[in-house]
Amino acid sequence: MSAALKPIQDYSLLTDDECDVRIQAAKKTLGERCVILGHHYQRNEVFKHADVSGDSLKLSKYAAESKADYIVFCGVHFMAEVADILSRPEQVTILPDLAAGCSMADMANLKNVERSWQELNSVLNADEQITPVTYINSAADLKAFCGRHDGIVCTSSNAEKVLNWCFDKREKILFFPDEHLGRNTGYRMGIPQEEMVVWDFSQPLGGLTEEQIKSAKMILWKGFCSVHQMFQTKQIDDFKKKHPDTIVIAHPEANFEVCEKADYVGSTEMILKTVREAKPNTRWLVATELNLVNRLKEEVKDQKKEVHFMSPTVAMCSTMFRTDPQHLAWALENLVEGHVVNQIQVASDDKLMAKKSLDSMLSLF
Ligand code: CIZ
Ligand code: SF4
Repeated sequence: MSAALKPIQDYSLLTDDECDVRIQAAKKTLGERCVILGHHYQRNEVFKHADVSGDSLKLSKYAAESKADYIVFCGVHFMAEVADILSRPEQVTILPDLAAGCSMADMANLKNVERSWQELNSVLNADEQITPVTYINSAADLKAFCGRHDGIVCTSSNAEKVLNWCFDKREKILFFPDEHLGRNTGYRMGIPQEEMVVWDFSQPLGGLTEEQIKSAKMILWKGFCSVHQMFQTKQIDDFKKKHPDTIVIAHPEANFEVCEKADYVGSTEMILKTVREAKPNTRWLVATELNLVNRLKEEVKDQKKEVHFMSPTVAMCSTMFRTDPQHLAWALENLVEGHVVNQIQVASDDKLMAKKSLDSMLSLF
């Protein structure tokens, strides 16, 4: 007979070192039945236990191809949902702390998006003229909305390809929830700023005139990442005054002005690859989450590359930070006892339609 479910309270007083020992022991017992995925933004104390690290898409794809029965996703809620959607039905996805959400993903919800779609329908024929695109940083029901409306999902590493696919089908895009990724990608594809309008869902007709909607190519949901909004052009200017040879690299969730000033703009995977492959004796100013930047700094310092974080203030993702060694130890030790805690299960009708929009994206590569 298996032991009773272990309550999280029993873990809250454990030190990180105590958790380390217990996590390692549980991993050993579970062996290949369990895979731990660590997103690039996870804190070191958790990241070091990951079997694989990567961006959300790479991790979910890995999970789906793995033999593991249990996928323990050290990341945030929407990522675990994607893993559940892409994995086999018998695989179980676990999010060690259910409070690990994403504030950007929460800026769009199904009710707001459906209301917006109806409003857009009062001005034009939305289903014939607009392709809805959701950034992977969104809830599964929004991915399902895209599936139902012949839309698609994108990530920060494939947004341009996805937008090209959309423009081959219809003339306009409704892009949610990140205004910045939408604008930065559209602009790099040659869409003029005036043809990209911001949809403020708290206002009737998104705060736009019918004329603005009719002439727009991209309608950008007014959402943003609280971490990436901290980066400002002044930080680049100040740093470059001291070190003019600095190479600037930014994530496309940063604002338009920062991305315009950057030498490179790209996803977390792209940022890591670019700096890793750069020549020695180069100096980098990086605009993305602090845990990733700090690890990269350590990794490349022996290659005589200097990595600096763009913001003078700490810009960690507070929801990514929720996953701590205590929650990881709790989830794993319960698995050892045969108890699944914090399983992420997308409702079956949403799953089908969300998979359709994810598969549309995956088929482009
Ligand atoms: O898709 C991801 O993992 C996120 C949130 C960002 C990125 O650029 O990888
Ligand atoms: Fe969401 Fe921003 Fe955190 Fe990424 S860094 S998970 S977009 S809040």
